[in-house]
Amino acid sequence: MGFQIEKIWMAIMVVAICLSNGRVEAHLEVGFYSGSCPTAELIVREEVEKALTEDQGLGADLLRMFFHDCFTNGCDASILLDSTENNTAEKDAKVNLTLEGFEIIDHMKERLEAVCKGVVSCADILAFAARDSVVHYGGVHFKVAGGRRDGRVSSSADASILPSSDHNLSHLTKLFISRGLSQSDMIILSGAHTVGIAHCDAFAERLYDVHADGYEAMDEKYAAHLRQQCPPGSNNTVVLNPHSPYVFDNRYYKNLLSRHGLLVSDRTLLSTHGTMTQVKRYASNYKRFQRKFADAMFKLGEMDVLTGADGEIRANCRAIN
Ligand code: HEM
Ligand SMILES: *[C@@H]1O[C@H](CO)[C@@H](O)[C@H](O)[C@H]1NC(C)=O
Ligand SMILES: *[C@@H]1O[C@H](CO)[C@@H](O)[C@H](O)[C@H]1NC(C)=O
Ligand SMILES: *[C@@H]1O[C@H](CO)[C@@H](O)[C@H](O)[C@H]1NC(C)=O
Ligand SMILES: CC(=O)N[C@H]1CO[C@H](CO)[C@@H](O)[C@@H]1O
Repeated sequence: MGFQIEKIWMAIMVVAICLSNGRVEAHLEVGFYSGSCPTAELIVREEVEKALTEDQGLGADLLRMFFHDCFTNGCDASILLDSTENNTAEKDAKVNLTLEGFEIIDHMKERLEAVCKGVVSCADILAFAARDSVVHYGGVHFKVAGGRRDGRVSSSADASILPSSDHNLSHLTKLFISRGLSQSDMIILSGAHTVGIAHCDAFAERLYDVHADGYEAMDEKYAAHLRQQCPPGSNNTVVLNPHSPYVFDNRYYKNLLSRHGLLVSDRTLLSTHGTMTQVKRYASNYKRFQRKFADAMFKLGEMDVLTGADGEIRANCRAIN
């Protein structure tokens, strides 16, 4: 009798653990393709290396694309879908006007279909490619689980949940929490802004009134430099991290502390004692930054994934089967 109750109690506990956070555990696995397509991760890595050797900026695109894909409605490659006659896809939402790098993914997919037809999902390709971009930039290698399946829906309306460059700390924190990520996850993932570019319109408005945002003001020399790069009405791009734009280092946090943070959403990470403490910790400890970034990418990569029999394995990443 006591034994029976114990068994029932155990069963309840198991269910409770699986449903903790209100989410069913994602069934992703490191080495997911080791049996079904052993060269999958290698092919992605080769293509990332090839593409980034030609144009180093593309890695930042891939990394950002992965974030946008996961943050909108889960890591399901919905960001890769093209719009159709009846549907405006995520990638054509205004916020996403600047995403590039779709061609590299197409190329990887073609090669993968040739060796393992219908096996490797576009969502996993994107997850591996984001990691390989970080590694290409000199970041520490980390493991990425596979097993995501591709979604069948992509809607430009979903992209409206993406954070914006002029959001303040509490607004950004709420957004991340609404997607199952913590403020600490946000602070470490923002470290991705140690690579890549931004268009003037993401920050230029503030340049002409540096004290207006109420956050730590920008270094005056840096602001002057940016005003030169971004005359009113211009459409240029500048690097997010002028000191080492394509090195995956912890320079982003050092820049914040020396008032060289580019976006309001970056500078706002200094606006409370708690967030500032984390920024200082990453600025002074490269190893901690790399380790925590890898952990947070793992968590980002598990967001609302489709697994098992859900979704599909697209034959072409731009269209549902
Ligand atoms: C915290 C909220 C975030 C905001 C408000 C934000 C906003 C932005 C903006 C406005 C740009 C410039 C885009 C352009 O003008 O072309 C950008 C670039 C970028 N973002 Fe974020 N971002 C955030 C978080 C993240 C996260 C979590 C990642 C990845 C883990 C990420 C990765 C990138 C990368 C790599 C670039 C450079 C893209 C390129 O060079 O093409 N961002 N972000
Ligand atoms: C768009 O919608 C129309 C009418 O509902 C339908 O006939 C057509 O096949 C749809 N096109 C696509 C590409 O889904
Ligand atoms: C942050 O932004 C939100 C929404 O735009 C606004 O309601 C709030 O007052 C702002 N908080 C601070 C501290 O500026
Ligand atoms: C910015 O540049 C892009 C590509 O060069 C162009 O399509 C777009 O119209 C430009 N936008 C503005 C506001 O000049
Ligand atoms: C509306 C729009 O221009 N969307 C773009 C999103 O990014 C991709 C890749 O650069 C473009 O092909 C889309 O046109």
